[in-house]
Amino acid sequence: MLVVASDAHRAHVSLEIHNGIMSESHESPERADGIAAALAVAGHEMVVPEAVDLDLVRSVHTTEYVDFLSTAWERWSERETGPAAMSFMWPARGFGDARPDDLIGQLGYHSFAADTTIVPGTWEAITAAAAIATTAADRLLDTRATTYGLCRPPGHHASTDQFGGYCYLNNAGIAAQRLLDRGAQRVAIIDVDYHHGNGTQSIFYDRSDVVFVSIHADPREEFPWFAGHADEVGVGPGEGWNLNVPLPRGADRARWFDALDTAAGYLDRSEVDAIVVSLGVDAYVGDPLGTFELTTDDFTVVAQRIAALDRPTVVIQEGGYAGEALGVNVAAFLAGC
Ligand code: SP5
Ligand code: ZN
Repeated sequence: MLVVASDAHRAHVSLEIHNGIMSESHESPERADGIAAALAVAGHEMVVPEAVDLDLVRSVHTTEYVDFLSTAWERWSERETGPAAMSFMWPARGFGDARPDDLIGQLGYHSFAADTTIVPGTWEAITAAAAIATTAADRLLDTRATTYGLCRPPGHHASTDQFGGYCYLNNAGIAAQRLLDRGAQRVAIIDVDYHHGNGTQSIFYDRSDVVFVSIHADPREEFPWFAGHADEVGVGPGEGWNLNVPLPRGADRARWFDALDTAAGYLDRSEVDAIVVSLGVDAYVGDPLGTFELTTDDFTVVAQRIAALDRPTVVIQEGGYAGEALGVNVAAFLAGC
């Protein structure tokens, strides 16, 4: 399978507040390097992406947000000495939604979680990841064969104008928009990451041309806490085009595969002409951030179930934090495509 990847992610070494301590992010450069190494061993063809299409990025995210991301580190470093730009306050319930003029306030306005910071290499990495998603979509349309975009950082928590959950630009959303721009009538995004893809859901919540389907840990018990409930079905023209299948923490393999049947059946009825897979492998039994129990071999079966839907498919990397097993699990998935 064609794998689109880049080394540009390496300069993005972010921090997160974890258990009350500012630490190196779980979302590390070793993740993408480990996946690339495993896919090379498996014999996949690797290519670098074309240059990023910022007009495409701005059709998924607001111009104000893209401009903010492109300048945030420079603005931070001119006035602060801290190693990572982040806010310490967000517009929680009861506050207004006016955008502050000051950088610190804007960092709060444009983010939603204390697990994600902006560091010197962030802009280079996130534009490379967006370019990877775009090129993976383009190569799919050129060849009709499934492609894989090794995006890092991931994207599914990023909304039109907010970063968080280790995500800044919504790579899967960008891939879906590219497929639409090149002629698809309706695209499905199926998100199998352990966490709900709140950003992807919100970007397409009022649209019927992108169907969003997600299997994830119930937000009553897990990050991102405030989105991913089963009663979130879309609004306006998007009503009925969003399906969440939340599972309790610790749900076993049988329950997870039942959820996949539900998601796949819904997708098959949705008359989509292409599929984007948001491939988080943090539903793995050994993942430090997850509580689900999928095995390495299960990821092959997941891919086979999605491949049976028989639509042109692009696979975009999301989460997965299980060290050496991460690359093995991604390779297992691609083996089933
Ligand atoms: C793309 C993706 O998978 N993002 C996930 C972001 C989760 N960030 C918050 C992590 C909180 C970890 N607390 C769990 C500790 C388990 N011992
Ligand atoms: Zn995740």
